[in-house]
Amino acid sequence: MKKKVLSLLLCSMMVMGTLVGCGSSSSSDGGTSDGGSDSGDTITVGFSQVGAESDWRTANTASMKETFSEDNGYTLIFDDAQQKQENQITAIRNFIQQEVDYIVLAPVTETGWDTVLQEAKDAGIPVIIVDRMVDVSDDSLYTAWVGSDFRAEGNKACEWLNSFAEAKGIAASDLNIVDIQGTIGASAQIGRTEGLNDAVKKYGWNLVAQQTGEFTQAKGQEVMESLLKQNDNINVVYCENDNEAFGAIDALEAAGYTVGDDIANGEVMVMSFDSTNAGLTDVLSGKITVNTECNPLHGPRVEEIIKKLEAGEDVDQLQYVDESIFAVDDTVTSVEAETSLGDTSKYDVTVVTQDVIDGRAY
Ligand code: GYE
Repeated sequence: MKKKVLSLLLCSMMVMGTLVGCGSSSSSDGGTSDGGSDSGDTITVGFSQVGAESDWRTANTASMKETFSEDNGYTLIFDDAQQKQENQITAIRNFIQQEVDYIVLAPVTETGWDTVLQEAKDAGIPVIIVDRMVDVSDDSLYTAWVGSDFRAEGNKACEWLNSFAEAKGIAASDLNIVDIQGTIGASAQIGRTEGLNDAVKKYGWNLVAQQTGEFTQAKGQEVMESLLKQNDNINVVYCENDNEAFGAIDALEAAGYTVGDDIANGEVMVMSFDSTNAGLTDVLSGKITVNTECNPLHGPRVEEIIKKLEAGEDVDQLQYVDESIFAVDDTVTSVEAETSLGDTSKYDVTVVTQDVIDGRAY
């Protein structure tokens, strides 16, 4: 394989005997079961996954495992970092030692990758970033990124809220919003939080509190419980993923609130991101009012990049996935929102029905 050859060339260019790992004979000493990158037609992929914090993540892991299966010609070395960057750095170093053909990284946060990605580059192993982005000083440290436009997601959700409030005759200053943020420093958090912060300024909404729920149901519930103890005027909960929304809904209901879109009559509106099956089921029942899609099915997208690289073709370095927005009803039929690329796109709002949920893969 090209990268293998490149890697060996780089190794042979190093001063003899100084580079531990380059000389090791095969991936068989690195724990892979079937010889990995040494077998002629098998491509070895080391995938460092963030963790298993959400339904989105579960769907993402399943997509990667289904795609990079032995039947499809791959040896996948999967590492679950349990939401810790240091575990991801260790995993990447192990992949380098194992001389994988490709490193795929779903980074927990954006910063802190320069050193280890330089090590991968020095070893001649292409790195593909998936889902969240990395913020590195040298863009040549990764070959390609594929994921969502998180900033556009935040903008879409907020444009929806603004149009909804206008349609219902709710004054901007009467929207008392709490933001249960994702993992701080993750692109998904940064984009969704920035979208809200900008809309708060633009429309004059009241941002009551902003606190991380770490993209988990348990933390989402805990944060909502504490916010309800400190504030009695909350009427919109902006949850940065579905699992936080599930936790927030539990906390709201346990505290005696009714979740729903009838803000004028005391209901608390829950907004969410991801649009997983469970998230859309809560839209169907009215517990979540609006859910902005974030597509986790990246396995085939990463594979397409690898296939192109194998064929010696160029790949676009940044690849954004198209995404939609779902709501409980058609109060707002479409939104116009700015993307990260600076253009404005129109997105039709899909009203959730059981057929919509049944027709989706995650
Ligand atoms: O929204 C959340 C997950 O990075 C897009 O991570 C991903 C986010 C997703 O934990 O549910």
